[in-house]
Amino acid sequence: MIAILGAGSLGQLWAGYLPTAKVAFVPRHDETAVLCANSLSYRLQRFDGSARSVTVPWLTSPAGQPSLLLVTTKAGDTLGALESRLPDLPPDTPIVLFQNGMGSQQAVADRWPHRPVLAASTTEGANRPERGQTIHAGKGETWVGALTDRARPLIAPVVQALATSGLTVHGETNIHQRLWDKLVVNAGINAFTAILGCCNGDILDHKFYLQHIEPLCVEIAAVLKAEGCQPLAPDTIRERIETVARRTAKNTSSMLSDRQQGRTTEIDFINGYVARRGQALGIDVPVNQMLTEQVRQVTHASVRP
Ligand code: NAD
Ligand code: KPL
Repeated sequence: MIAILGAGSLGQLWAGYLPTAKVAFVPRHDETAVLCANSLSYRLQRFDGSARSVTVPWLTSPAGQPSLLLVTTKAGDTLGALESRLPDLPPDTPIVLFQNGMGSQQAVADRWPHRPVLAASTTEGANRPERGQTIHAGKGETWVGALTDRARPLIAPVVQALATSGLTVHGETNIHQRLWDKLVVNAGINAFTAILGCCNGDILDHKFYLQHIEPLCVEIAAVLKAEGCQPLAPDTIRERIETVARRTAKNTSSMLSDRQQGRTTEIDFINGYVARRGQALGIDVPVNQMLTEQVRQVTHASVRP
């Protein structure tokens, strides 16, 4: 059985595509005793337009030990969620982290270096426009790679287990590079959309974006190089950012959506992560710092009553 910690948009997407009899959601630690139903039901609109009702049991009994744990909490919740849940899990159960950005995955691998910890980078897109409804809004692909030594031989079986969903899943030998590749694009789109309050394509003509994108790409290129990643010229980084912004022009980014719903954003794991790595490596990162600060400010403003 595959257990999923984080019964939100991405968790419901995987639960809805994986064979139904083989998945369960792990409740929050503080919810275990107070769940009023023993399953979660919702309607999943698949990418091909078809819709199906999905019912996923909550994993309340330690007897139902999973063969695999997918972690689909937000980056900022992940370490805490695992701190309270991992004591119940056998030490050899593979754990797959689906968080965007970077920093949360490393924190988990550092905290449990002897467990098989893997990271997934996915371009699948899911959202929940209303309670009880989950939409598979973007068909993408998922790459899975090892973060700890014990996870290395498990990449292939984990890919095989996830592929039973029918979604496209690949093994990845350099998951850090894959996570950085996605982070670079998110670092050039998400904060701008959240600050400007516009969809992805609309940042491209905005004065604030045009003023900061070039120095932002210079900062990211310097950090990538110092991190030992595949070096990218600032112009190439900008091209990647703008290709995705055009391809997803009408999208509300995850960060703007978090801002609109008064939720904590993942800025600390995107531009905030680049800023922290830059500072640690002696690289000036004023634009990443400014974007991180501005997102924190507007997010704070959006949750005020
Ligand atoms: P979400 O907010 O819809 O879901 C997160 C879920 O985690 C929520 O249901 C929340 O209640 C639950 N949660 C929070 N703390 C918990 C805890 N301590 N224990 C158990 N559950 C807890 O977010 P999402 O859109 O599903 O995104 C999850 C992660 O996946 C993020 O890092 C996001 O960047 C990444 N991601 C999402 C998508 C997508 O399309 N939604 C795509 C790629 C990556
Ligand atoms: O990953 C995304 C996000 O919103 O987090 C992009 C690529 C910007 C698409 O909206």
